[in-house]
Amino acid sequence: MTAEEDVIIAVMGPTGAGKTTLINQATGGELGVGHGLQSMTDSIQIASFEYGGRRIRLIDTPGFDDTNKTDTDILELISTHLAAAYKRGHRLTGLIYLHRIIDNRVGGVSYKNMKMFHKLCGDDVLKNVVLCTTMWSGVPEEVGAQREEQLQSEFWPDMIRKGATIARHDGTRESARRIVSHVMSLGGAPPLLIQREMIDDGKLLIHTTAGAHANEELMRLEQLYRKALEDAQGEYQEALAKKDLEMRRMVTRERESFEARLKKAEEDRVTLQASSKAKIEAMERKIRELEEGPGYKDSKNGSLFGIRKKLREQRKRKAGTCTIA
Ligand SMILES: Nc1nc2c(ncn2[C@@H]2O[C@H](COP(=O)(O)OP(=O)(O)OP(=O)(O)O)[C@@H](O)[C@H]2O)c(=O)[nH]1
Ligand SMILES: [Mg+2]
Repeated sequence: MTAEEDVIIAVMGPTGAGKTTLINQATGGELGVGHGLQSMTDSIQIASFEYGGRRIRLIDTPGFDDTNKTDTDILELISTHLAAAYKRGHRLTGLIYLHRIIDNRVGGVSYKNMKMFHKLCGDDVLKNVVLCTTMWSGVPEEVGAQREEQLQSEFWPDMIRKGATIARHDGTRESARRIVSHVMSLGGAPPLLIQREMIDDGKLLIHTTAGAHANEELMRLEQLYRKALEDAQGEYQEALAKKDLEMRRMVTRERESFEARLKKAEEDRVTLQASSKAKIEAMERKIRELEEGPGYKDSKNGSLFGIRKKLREQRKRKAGTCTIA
């Protein structure tokens, strides 16, 4: 079976939504699952298994608002991978977007992830998207059903109208595989918007729909930080006038914190404006090396693929496990 014939499904959603857990349940694999407040998956990993006579590859992605990486880092990582895979001829079968039903309100992080997801996908691919809620064991059924209703009517109506379907994951292996089967039944997906924009149209990340959205958000933050710095400057002068040493120390710490955040936001905007060409080519090379390496096409159930680990293992003359980027 060639890589082109493989079923490839990307799993996305906020950190802690249960992406890696669902993938492990489906594949029987052992990708690292988070148990603290820290984000767990900060790279792209691929786990694969045989199902219904086909090789299924599930792509595990980090969520936006990761504790270790900025949103720009995550966007760059995901878009580079998607673009390089598209250039290599890998077509996604579909995408699973996860959301925790235990969350009693859709907060900023969840909303940001949903928005980014839609902007990365575009509209054409939505018929191959499953919006899936997780952690149903953590809420009474009727409470979960109410929240699901609210997601459908307030947060997902646009995606649903354009073809996305809804699913519940009950945390079992059967449920994980049922969701995978459902994605497979939807037929192959057209390219994602980010893939068309970056590869077919040769756009810089900042000029893509998702990149432009990220840029706007960074500009908004920069404005906030500049205003905070102005205020801090006023407070500093006040502290000087009052000869209040403690206040001066406090304001200085505050100022340093805002300066650092402003600097990071400015750097992130430079990242968005940079050409991704070299990075996409590097990622493409990694993907090719992985495909040509031992064990890629005939890996056992639950095996995990990621480029770095894979290359390490190849050096050790072993097939099996790795992490992309
Ligand atoms: N009760 C319950 N807990 C779950 C379920 N799925 C995941 N969890 C737990 O939720 C936590 C986060 O799960 P992960 O699979 O690491 O979430 P993730 O989306 O991969 O998170 P990141 O890698 O940080 O983006 C872990 O403690 C899991 O054990 C579920 O269906 N039910
Ligand atoms: Mg994870």
